Amino acid sequence: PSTVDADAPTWPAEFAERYRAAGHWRGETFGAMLRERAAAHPDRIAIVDPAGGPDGGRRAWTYGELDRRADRLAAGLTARGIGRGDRVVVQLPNTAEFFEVVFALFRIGALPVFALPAHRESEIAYFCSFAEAVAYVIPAEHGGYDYRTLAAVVCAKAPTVRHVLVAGRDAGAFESLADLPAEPVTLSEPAPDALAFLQLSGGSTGTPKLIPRTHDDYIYSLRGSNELCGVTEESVYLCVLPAAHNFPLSSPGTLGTLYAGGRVVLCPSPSPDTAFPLIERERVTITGLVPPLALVWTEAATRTAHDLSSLDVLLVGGAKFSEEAARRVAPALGCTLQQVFGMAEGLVNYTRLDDPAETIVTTQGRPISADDEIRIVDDEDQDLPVGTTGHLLTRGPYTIRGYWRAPEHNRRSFTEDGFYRTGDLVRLTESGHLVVEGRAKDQINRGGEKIAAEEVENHLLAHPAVHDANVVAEPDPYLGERTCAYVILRADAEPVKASALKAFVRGRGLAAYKVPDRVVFTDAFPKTGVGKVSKKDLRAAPAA
Ligand code: J2J
Repeated sequence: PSTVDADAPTWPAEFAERYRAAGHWRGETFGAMLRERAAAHPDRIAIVDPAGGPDGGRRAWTYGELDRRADRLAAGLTARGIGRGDRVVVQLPNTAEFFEVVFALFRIGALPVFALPAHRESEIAYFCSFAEAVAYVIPAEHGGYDYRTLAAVVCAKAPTVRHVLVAGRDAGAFESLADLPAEPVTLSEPAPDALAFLQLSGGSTGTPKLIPRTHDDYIYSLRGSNELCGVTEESVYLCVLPAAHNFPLSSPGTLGTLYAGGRVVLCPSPSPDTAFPLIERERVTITGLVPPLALVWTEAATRTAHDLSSLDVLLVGGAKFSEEAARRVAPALGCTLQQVFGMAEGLVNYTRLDDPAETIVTTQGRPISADDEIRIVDDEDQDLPVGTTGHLLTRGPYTIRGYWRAPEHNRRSFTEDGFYRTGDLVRLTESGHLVVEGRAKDQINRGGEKIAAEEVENHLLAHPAVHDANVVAEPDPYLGERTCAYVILRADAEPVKASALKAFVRGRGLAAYKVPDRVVFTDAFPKTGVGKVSKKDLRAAPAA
């Protein structure tokens, strides 16, 4: 039986012992990891923030400086009463402060909750309330948006939030990180099997779930990723996707690169106009992209004047990468393509750098660890023969055994013996590689951005004229999938336009990528044999 602590189920003792004996869990923590790297090579560059300097110019922090800054900020946060186990919602863009804040929290043993810059009051107020966050960390402004205004709304809705901390100057009514007290404090290192942070799930229900990751398990996934992606202290990783997302954080991502003693370069925008000059100037060796961006980069690379020859590896994942697009990557960018099929809950699969070219373009890789257990099953949880497409279940040394404070949901999302139900439909090739064939979960994968249908449906249902709503994916040539909302209006309601309904959803304060791309009015939804709405038939509905 698994040890179930109050907040999250963890691995049963016999599994924990096995993972330790195998050398997967080594008792390392993030705080100590940075301390060790800083002691070993204080003057090596850890983080380059191309626009983070006082005049908007390049800023580079060495390992020594990142370590000192994390200590100083940990002291300041401690002075504000933030302590071990406290939750802190962190919503920072790709700037050096992201790492300063996250490592300061790791040192304290407080848990960052990784929000994305695109989230708005609907998501942030929920994270703060559900996690009972004591603090919320924001930029003053980013991408033309004022996060201080958002913070004011969030504070009114989430009374546990005692501190809003602003990275940079112009904190307005709140406090700037730079103004926190700096008197040193002595902190003891958290236990390696303690939670390090809460990651967000892509979600398939009305409210996103929080994913509890430990130092031991996450650091193992970093070490495994580094080995498979060839990340060493010579590597320069360009962080293009939002830093808080699990892919750029850990596959092998910024944290993997810091673990290896390499250099992280933060990309302020994913466009080739920003990224290509940075690759040339900083001699970037590895980066990760979602498929729509990989398409744009591949296209742009064929006519760029920038020297991209330092790039060795391009990871592509987060959504299915089409075989045709995959074939174009290596010739256009002059690097090795590495497909990655991962999830914030744990399991990450990579094609190997030395896999045959056909395997790299036609599969989504295989698990990091020999101790990742994979089952492919039918609707009744019966194992299917190799080669048959079915539901992917997984269990292993860095896959969670349950979401944070969600016992009821956990009974559905995990089998009794602890396998996570990924919601992905996959098949296994003879070579042991996985091919993602589809999805059983009620989610839209909009170019790597995950949207829980139910969450958007709830926003639509809040409109007084809406009787019922169903949100499904429809094909999009660039994004792979986009969202389509099928809506039944109340018989007695004033007619509403699709554009007005979209504006209504946007006005509810949620991430822009969740606003339905298309709204279709209908009189009835197709039903299954037992009378439930058939999303499968809705998806197949002729484009109205
Ligand atoms: C098809 N679907 C994929 C792929 C993820 C590395 C890479 C990605 C994520 C991630 C991550 C896919 N082909 N190559 O955390 O560390 C879909 C699946 C999966 C879900 C997880 C990482 N790569 N997916 O995307 O938690 O449906 O993590 O279950 O955001 O994305 O989403 P997320």
